[in-house]
Amino acid sequence: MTRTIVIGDVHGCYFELTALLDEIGVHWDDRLVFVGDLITKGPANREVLEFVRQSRNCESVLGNHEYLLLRHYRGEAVKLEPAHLQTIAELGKGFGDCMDWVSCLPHYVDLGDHLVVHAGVRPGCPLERQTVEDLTQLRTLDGTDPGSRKGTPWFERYRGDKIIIFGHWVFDAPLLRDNAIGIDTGCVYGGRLTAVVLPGDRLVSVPARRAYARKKG
Ligand SMILES: [Mn+2]
Repeated sequence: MTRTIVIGDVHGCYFELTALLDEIGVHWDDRLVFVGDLITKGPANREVLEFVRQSRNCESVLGNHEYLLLRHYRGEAVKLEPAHLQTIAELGKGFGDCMDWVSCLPHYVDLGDHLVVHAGVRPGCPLERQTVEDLTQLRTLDGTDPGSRKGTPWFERYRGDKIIIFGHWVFDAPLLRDNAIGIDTGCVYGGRLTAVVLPGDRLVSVPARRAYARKKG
């Protein structure tokens, strides 16, 4: 049976990605969907991008870090952190080509019963009216800044039919609710890289070899 495997924020952790795919026993006809933030902060951004771009069964939604790099590439005055400059340097001459690829990434992938987004969905708002900031940065609902951590998490108010599978928000263990599954378990910070295997919502994870970045806040 064809499976769909949704994979949390990789952030350049190529070693852990291959360990996770081994652990799952990924087959050529499995469909792999990444929640975005494939790159930045980790040790092997180029390898992760090459893997996702070259594998026919891989696709990814846009993460906030790809989006920030894309805006920089387009000439917008965004504030880059050292991790972004490092990724740009690592990708070198291939950076532009990577950003052309990133510019084509979908903001969500609809799997029928499940919907994959990077960060979240604004409750009560139709999918076509969700902004790119909502889908790539949303955490809580009360602030004006979509990336704010103060107030009510979006998934506490979300009542939609589809189960949202998301990354972005780092949890010690996967967040499991009736209609939302959070799978960023902070691999790049020394946590774990987690996937959901569909059908069945089975969670599989592998530990990070080490911490590659320090978590903010
Ligand atoms: Mn992330």
